[in-house]
Amino acid sequence: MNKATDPSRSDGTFPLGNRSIDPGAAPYLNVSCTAHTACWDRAIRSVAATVATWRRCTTAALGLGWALGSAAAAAASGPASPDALMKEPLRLPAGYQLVWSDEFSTDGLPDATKWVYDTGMNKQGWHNAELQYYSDARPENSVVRDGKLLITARKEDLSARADWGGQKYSSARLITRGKGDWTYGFYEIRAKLPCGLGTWPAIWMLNTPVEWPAGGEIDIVEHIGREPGHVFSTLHTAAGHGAHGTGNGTQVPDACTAFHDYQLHWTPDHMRFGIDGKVHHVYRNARQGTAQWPFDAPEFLILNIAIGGHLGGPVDDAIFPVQMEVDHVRVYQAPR
Ligand SMILES: [Ca+2]
Repeated sequence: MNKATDPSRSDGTFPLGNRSIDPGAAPYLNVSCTAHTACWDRAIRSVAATVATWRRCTTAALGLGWALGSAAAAAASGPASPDALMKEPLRLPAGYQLVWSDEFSTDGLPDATKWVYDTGMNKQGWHNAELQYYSDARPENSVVRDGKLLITARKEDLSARADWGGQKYSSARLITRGKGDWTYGFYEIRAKLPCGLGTWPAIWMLNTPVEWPAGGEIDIVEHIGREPGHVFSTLHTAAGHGAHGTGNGTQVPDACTAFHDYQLHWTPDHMRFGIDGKVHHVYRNARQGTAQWPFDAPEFLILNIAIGGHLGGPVDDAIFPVQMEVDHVRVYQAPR
């Protein structure tokens, strides 16, 4: 979203938590065969995730073992070429397990064991000259109802609040910082985005210490009201951030009237961004260092609607209230 939470609030008290290594990123299959010895690798024949669990060698199976090994390694590390990474449908990888989710099945305020209200910059104003005030535990701005999280932006005056910074609009920014963060994995957020001139909804991630841009920002999906139906995904790093972030978008004409699955598959090798299984952006680890790829450390999730600002642009006051509906947030990872 080209904006970080206030780095001054990085107090180091948040646990890293839930780190895991994605075996899908490396050709971890290493069948060691010697001359006159062949390998019969039952794990290869079953699933790549269980490779190396058991093997038995016979002379006759030597060639077959290596062939299957190569195929399993290729399948585990994903398609090799950028073109293939774009074309390969984006789906939950085999063997991945659900490690965190919110189905929003309990009406009321968002689950406090999973979500935190990020309100830290209300007084001084948020990044990018945005115009919203983010409220805390206020159903008018964030509530769970009928199986969905509803984040609502409104035109209203909350000047009675101690941290009010002169904003004319209210909204909510929910984060999992301190409750959940992850390195690698498959992320799926099913949502219906708000529209209207001046809206800027985002579903995104920031590195847990919030070292921006060095720590890296992953924008799974964003949309701005002045470009209806254009949804986009962006990476911000030390090598490229702000207007120089790396991303791509696609047209989803009914993004504001229908639910879609916004997806990210993050491995040590690459990130693939997709909608309903179709990839629109791939970002690869170029092995050039952390300036280009800081993404080997935990990031937490953020759901918000910003109003106006450098990217949101002019605001049409007639649009309010506007709402982002989130049906579920699911995080899957490869077994450790
Ligand atoms: Ca739901």
